[in-house]
Amino acid sequence: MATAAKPVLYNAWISSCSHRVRIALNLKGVDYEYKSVNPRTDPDYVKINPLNYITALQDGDIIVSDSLAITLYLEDKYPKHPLLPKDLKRKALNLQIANIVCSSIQPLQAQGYAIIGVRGGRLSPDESLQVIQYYIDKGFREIEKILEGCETKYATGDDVQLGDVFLAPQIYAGVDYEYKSVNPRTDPDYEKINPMKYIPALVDGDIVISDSLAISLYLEDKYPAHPLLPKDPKRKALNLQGLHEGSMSPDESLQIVQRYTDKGFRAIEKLLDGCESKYATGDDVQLGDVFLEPQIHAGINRFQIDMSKYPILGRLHDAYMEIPAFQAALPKNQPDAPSS
Ligand SMILES: N[C@@H](CCC(=O)N[C@@H](CS)C(=O)NCC(=O)O)C(=O)O
Repeated sequence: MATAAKPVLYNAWISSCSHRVRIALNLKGVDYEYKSVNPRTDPDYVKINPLNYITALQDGDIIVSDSLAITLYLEDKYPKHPLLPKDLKRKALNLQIANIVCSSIQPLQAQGYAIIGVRGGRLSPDESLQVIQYYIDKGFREIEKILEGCETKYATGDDVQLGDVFLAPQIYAGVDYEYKSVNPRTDPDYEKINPMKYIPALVDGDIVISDSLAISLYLEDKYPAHPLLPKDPKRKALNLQGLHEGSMSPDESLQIVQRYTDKGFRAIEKLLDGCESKYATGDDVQLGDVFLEPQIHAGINRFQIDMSKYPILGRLHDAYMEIPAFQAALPKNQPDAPSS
């Protein structure tokens, strides 16, 4: 009897997105093939995930990318160790945690070093680290609030659930540090930490380092996750030169938004290649449509995206605009929208 082929996970050891899926696969006892990929150097990977991000799962003729989509796919396919509790409140908590990590921390934190690549060194390592830490701290504080009073072993109970699967890699990726607010002018003891009396300073065991660049380079050596300096000497030098360079102009920010929107829209166009149905995946409105329309709307109305480059998305947008529920949800139709 022929045995079904194992699912293949395209991933990378360091990637927190891959890490989440590996936890889910392991909990569910799925025997899978580990395929290490680097989207930047593997030209064929884009055929698996048109967005060229890791991670993606190939299960027979089904290919799913995006860690949340993959985890929900696994949840449906492999009933062992359910990751979403039946209880609605706990289920909602799990979905919130997963999505905060997936949408409100990781992609924003990734900006911290993506900008280095895009701008060829406009952010210094120190500034990048600050961007990363800002978004991790913001997300973690939100999750702390959501879990206030939590006394269970894991986030939402005494068994590991979806929230834990998404939390653990994010905690692993972030450097857990104690935040100590100081005012060098009024804090007499601070001089013992940094005789120059400048902030910041980092105390790590018996190592005390002051100067933000020195601290960043120390962190770069000690924590290999998310390297902030490229290996290539020229790009590395550019990054180091970029120190203290100013922030981006609105024009430059718009270019970055357009670049990522274009990347995403081109990938979705490829995913929907040959789509002749009324909506994205059939003749009834589904989850994909609910997520697509706001992005297309923002692209057209806020970020000057030329939709003629994406014929399928353009056609879907026209179809969405005929649906009263979509019309009613448009930003301009909301009570707090400014009157034009
Ligand atoms: N929402 C996606 C995000 C995917 C993503 O950002 N993947 C990162 C690794 S964790 C990546 O591919 N980075 C490589 C690059 O930007 O070239 C998911 O959860 O899978």
